[in-house]
Amino acid sequence: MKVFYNDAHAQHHGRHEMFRGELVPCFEIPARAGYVLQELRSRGFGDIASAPPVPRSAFERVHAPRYLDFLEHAWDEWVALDPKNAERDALPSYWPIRTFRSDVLPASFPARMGLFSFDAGSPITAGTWKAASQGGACAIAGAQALAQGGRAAFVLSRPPGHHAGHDFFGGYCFINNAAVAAQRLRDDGLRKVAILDIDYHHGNGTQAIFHERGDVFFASVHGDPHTEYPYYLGYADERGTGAGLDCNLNLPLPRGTDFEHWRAAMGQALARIRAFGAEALVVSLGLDTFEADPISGFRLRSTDYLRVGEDLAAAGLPTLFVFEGGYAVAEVGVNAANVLEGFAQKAG
Ligand code: OKP
Ligand code: ZN
Repeated sequence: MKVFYNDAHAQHHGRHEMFRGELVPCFEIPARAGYVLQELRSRGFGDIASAPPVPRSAFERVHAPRYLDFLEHAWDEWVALDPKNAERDALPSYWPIRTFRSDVLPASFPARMGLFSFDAGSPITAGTWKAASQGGACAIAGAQALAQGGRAAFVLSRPPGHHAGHDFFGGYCFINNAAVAAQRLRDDGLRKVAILDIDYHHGNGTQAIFHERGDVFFASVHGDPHTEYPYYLGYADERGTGAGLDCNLNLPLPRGTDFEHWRAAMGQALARIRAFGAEALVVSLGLDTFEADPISGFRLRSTDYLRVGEDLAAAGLPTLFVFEGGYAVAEVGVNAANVLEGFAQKAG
């Protein structure tokens, strides 16, 4: 299996995120990708390469130009506010919630920071644009590997992407890698593409990007947003709108769900993807469904991930895996590699 490794990922290294009124160390750290890379190498797994940079137009297929402009220059603007800012991460403090305007682009950098985000847990650092845009380039390379007839590929990148929307960041995500890849598969001529999001957290950004579209099916198995982040999207009654009606499937599960019940939900999602007639599958691969994940609540064990890979292979579609969450850092490599190994063994 081809692996597209984002060799710029470590340039995004947030120090702190806001959590319950205080700044706490980030959960989404460079070591996460390091453990996955190390595990793939030690199993002799895959053909690991970096990806060529892509023009920004590749991201404009799913992201707003004014959002990309903001993101590309955010760090420089942050430091221009006060040279001492170079020593701290940029986090938003103001948001244009209901009744405020979002059509006007304020001159104030902190005001634009809030316009383009939805939480205070996703710091922008000096290398965020470099890391996130190179992650997007890996997603494009992964999509091209599939469009050229590959059975499967893995985008090994961070920061993750599935919470990032058309014009906002949040949930540690800046460029929506899965959405960029799905769109590239469409642009390369596939008629119908499905995205299956198995991260613990609902992929609100991906869902929103494709909500009105009938050509990209979005399915997600995740912690019930009544109690779990991102709280404001991911409910079972969100079915898509317009041409996208019934091209969106949310399967929220209660905190504490074990593998047997989780696996049945993933099976339901795969059945709907098959009925949709998808020609390729993009998997938002979060490993934060693991029992020891520090910020999540499902109960999957390391060996369960082999079965996850097998079930995904049995769907029989060209499959692009895109790395998302997973914060039990020491185990995330084994868990990710188990999915890919289970897939590769079943796919033959
Ligand atoms: C990103 B991904 C932790 C609170 C939760 C946001 C979680 C983002 C998860 N202190 N903060 O879906 O894995
Ligand atoms: Zn997650």
